Amino acid sequence: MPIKAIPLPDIGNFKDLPVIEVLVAAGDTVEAEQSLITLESDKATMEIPAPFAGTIQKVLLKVGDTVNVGDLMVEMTTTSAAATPAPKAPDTAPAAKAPEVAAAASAPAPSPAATSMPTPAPVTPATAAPVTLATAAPMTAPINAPTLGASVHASPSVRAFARSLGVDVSKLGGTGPKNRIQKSDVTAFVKQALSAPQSSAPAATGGSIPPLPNIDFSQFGAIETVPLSRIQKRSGKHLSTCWLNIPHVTQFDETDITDLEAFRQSLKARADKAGVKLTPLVFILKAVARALADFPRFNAALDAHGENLILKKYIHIGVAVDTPNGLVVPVVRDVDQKGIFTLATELGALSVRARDGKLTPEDMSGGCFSISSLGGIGGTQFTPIVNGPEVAILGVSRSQMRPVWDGNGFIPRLMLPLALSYDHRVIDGAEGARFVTALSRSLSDLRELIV
Ligand code: CAO
Repeated sequence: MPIKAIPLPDIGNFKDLPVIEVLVAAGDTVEAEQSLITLESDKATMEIPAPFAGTIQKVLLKVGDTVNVGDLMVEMTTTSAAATPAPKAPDTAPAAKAPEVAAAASAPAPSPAATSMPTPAPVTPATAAPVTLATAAPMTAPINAPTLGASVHASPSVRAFARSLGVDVSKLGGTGPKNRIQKSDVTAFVKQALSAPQSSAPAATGGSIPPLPNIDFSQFGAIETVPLSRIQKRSGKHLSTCWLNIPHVTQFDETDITDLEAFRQSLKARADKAGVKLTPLVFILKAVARALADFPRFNAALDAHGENLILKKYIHIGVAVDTPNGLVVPVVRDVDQKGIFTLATELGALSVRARDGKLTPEDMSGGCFSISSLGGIGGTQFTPIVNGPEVAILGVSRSQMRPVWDGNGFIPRLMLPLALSYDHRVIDGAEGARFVTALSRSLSDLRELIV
């Protein structure tokens, strides 16, 4: 099989370009158009491709050499019939793809000095250049522009290598000549990233989130370090995951629960007799169940790929319970099918088990929607975090007697603040407002629940 010397093809009006990378070695098999060397001009780096498929026999350049059009780069044998040049190519070479091959066939036997020796005749005319840049960056455009910043120097192959590993070369320091980024800089960066301590943010979305600064607070005054409880660590991780993954919107409202409260008070004796605590939350559970039935997208979850919505045909509602060890969310099942005394009994039992640390995993699974009520404590509003993969959560604050304009004058009404946070990928703003409005209507007039 004939050995061909491959000269540097016409790459435009450049002289004495330094070789910054030699991408092949003797014995390598290369495809046509596979890069052989990388050159660098003032403005760009470019890879020079093999004119045909074959095997490298000898590399005639080394990093640091300077080259000009026609200088020999490598010797190679070809396996491709298409690459076989016409016998008289050097003298009659047409100005197209063939010339480089023809040049190879007729090039003189290379010598170590070949890199600085202009090759005689078989140089492709300037107009025949395109093939030489098939895999290289356009010479006229700075290779770093527009996204990477003008100061980044890296060859296309190093950039491709970095890209394949998800590394942004603009974040690297180069150890090569003129601070050029080498392949070894990319691997060193990846090694360091892998061995660095993980931030507390979840891997799925938090890889690029910078950690909070680690400060020694004792320099400012006395401190005490208290370990987080097991529940706090787990719920903290879950809350971070939800916060980072779910685009939240919170819709606020205030609903008039004056009549609800009167009804609740009227049931108090019966509730006491039954041994249950009938708080506003029980009525809210019932009204939310109705709203979930009327707005099925709120009773749903996105599938793992975020491409389908899984609509649930059951209504299980989680209720956030504050315990000495942290926040837990036991689930009240089939809320739509139960009366308020049953719901009050179940909620009471779940709260006791939660505070005693006796909830089972089953008690805390299967929720469709969550309610976080701080009404027993106080506050006017807060923005709850969606308990993913659920798509919405209702925050309830403490009701207050307020003067409300009824068209003729101000009248005292008991107003309950509501805050609905939802996953904006699933629920749009209008739907969020409709859900809250419907919920508010039911709470203001419980007869709505039987309509
Ligand atoms: N407005 C005014 N008063 C309210 C109210 C509201 N929205 N909600 C409850 N109350 C009253 C109750 O009626 C009760 O008063 P009475 O004893 O006079 O009837 C009192 O506040 C205490 O209620 P409660 O908190 O014991 O009962 P609940 O059914 O409202 O709540 C539970 C039960 C388990 C949800 C609650 O005890 C709890 O743990 N809340 C905290 C939840 C939490 O931490 N959420 C934050 C999550 S995000 O970090």
